[in-house]
Amino acid sequence: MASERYDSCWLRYEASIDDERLESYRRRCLHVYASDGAPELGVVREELRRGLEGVFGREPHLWHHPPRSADGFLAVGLPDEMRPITESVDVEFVRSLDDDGYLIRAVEWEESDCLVLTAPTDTGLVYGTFHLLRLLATGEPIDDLEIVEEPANAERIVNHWDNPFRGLVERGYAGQSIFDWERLPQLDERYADYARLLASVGLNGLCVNNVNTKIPGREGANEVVSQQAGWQLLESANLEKVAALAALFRRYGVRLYLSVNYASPMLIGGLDTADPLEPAVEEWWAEKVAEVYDLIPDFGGFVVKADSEGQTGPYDYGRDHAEGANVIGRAFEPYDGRVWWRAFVYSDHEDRAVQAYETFEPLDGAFDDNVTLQIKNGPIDFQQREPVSTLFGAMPETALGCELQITQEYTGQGVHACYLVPQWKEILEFDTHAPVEGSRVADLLADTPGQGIAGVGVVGDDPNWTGHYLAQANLYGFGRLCWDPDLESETITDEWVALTFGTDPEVRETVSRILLDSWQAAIDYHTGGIGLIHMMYNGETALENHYDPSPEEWPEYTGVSEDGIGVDRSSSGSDYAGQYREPLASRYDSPETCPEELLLFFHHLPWEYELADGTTVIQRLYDGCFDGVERVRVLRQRWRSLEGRIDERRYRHVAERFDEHAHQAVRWRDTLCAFFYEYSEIPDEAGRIPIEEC
Ligand code: GCV
Repeated sequence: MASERYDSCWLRYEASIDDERLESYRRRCLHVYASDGAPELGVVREELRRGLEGVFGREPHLWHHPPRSADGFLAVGLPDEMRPITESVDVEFVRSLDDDGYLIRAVEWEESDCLVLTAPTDTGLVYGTFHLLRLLATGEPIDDLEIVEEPANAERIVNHWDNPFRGLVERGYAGQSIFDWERLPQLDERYADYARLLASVGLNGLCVNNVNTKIPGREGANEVVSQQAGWQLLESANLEKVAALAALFRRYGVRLYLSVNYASPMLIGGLDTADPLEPAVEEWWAEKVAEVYDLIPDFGGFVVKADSEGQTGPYDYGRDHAEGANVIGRAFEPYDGRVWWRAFVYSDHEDRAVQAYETFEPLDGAFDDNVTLQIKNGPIDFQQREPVSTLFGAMPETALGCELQITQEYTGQGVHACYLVPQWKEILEFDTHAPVEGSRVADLLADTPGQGIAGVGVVGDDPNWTGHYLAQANLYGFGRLCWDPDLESETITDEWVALTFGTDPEVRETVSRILLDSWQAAIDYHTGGIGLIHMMYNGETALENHYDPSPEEWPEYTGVSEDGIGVDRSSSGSDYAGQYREPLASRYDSPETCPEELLLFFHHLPWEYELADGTTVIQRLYDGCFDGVERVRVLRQRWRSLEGRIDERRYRHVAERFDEHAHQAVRWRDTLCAFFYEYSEIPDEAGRIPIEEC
């Protein structure tokens, strides 16, 4: 990577490897016999050159035939392409792997120690190459390698919320967009490095623009945004820009997607309606999609935010969401692409949590095959912790995608360290009991074309890509989990730390512990830890703040009153709990059986209600907020213990962020505790809260 301009992230290839291990690497990998037909294979050769040079400190030898003089070599190609591979693997087995799958095996071939890396497709070879380089860069043994990998999820996509032509990124905390739409189709080398980062963790899709494609009805400066937002990418003149990006990302196996405005037939097509049942509208979508595929034959599809937060949708024409989505879905029928239709639909309603289910569950089976329903992980909006959306498991006849948020909108943005892999694991491992016990969200999504995971992007033009250096781990972990949701958080974390900061055991252990403990800290000081949500400041500007504490702004989300706190979503309230299958519905319905970490999400309870260990709700909230601050201080202390063990530049950056993080955690704690006290009038038993100063 162009390291003087921006960071190499986890593709540094700076291993410090002991001599014995290095010798085994030399024997099998210093000479490489790699095929070079397709564009992806150019990528494979380039990456091997780069990665192996990092490992060996000198360029590897790349051959077009089996090298004769070497001890052994690495052979990379399709299974029937080269003798060393054909004679070492079961060709039919390799061909039967998923298109993105691969096999890596240590073999002896003509008395030489070799490695073979093979796959049914060139894209599989790209993924396999990154896997092998990951092993080498972290000093893992390779002499007995036998790896067969296939991705669990067919679709593994990043959704950028970038506003093209404005450079801005909605909920992006790492600077401006990396995509320069004014200059495109001229390409920047950073795009290729971004593609490398995505492919290296197994991602295969990228939606390049914000789901808010237009900001209607807002005055002043926002009108300017609305004039220049992403809906325009679908205009014929702009499609060549998209096509140029698509051609580059294609080499890395990453397909491009666009967010489109539901009113595009009007905005771009000049029609006077976007009614999905209007034949002219259907025809317009079909022609537009055909135009896109003429330019981008492997185009991934459209992401649509409709009838949500001011975006146009089928409700504007009295149609339901299946009718709304299917008109676009049908346009994709001749192609290998689809519509990702977001379930993030809510309106003024007593309890927003129940709405997505009420809107979409009755439509199960009504969506066309080319439509995927993209569901946020929880019923509200990427809060620090939410229960898993009731739609997972409720729509067996519909293709589903889970939307996660990689960028940290509610978890400290670019300032707080909050590693989200443990959160995502909790979501993916959640047992929906649909249709039976043991049906995890991960299982509902896996192994089905058109299904998978979409993550809201985190990357911006900051030299470190993600704003907070440690937030790189979230992008890394997102990709790894999309590929294999069964990977343990600890495994993913350790990989990232070793690739990013090297293999010094103390650094590895310390940074891993920081990351793995950071989510719980964020939950505690942002919420008190027993299920409260949505206590951030909003503000009046178009892009709400969502960072500072402001609990009094949101009584409908906290259910705060003098008699208690929490929102009644049980059968005596909005009955969100009742949308789950049994035994979940009953479990959440009663405060006795509801998991404590979600208690106030489901129940409005008196301040002095006693939890299982005898602590009252109010005291637990105080304790949670104080614990959160202490946890952050411990994280900061651990980081400080690394001074001198990692380079000064990265050390300082994170250390400064931790100072501010600790300061902000105290602000949250004090604001929340004062808020709880104001309503409950019950002081903290430990006397820690200088209430009169709050
Ligand atoms: C893209 C929340 C965010 C918005 C975002 C929206 C969505 O409301 O604050 O920035 O808009 O979710 O997911 O559509």
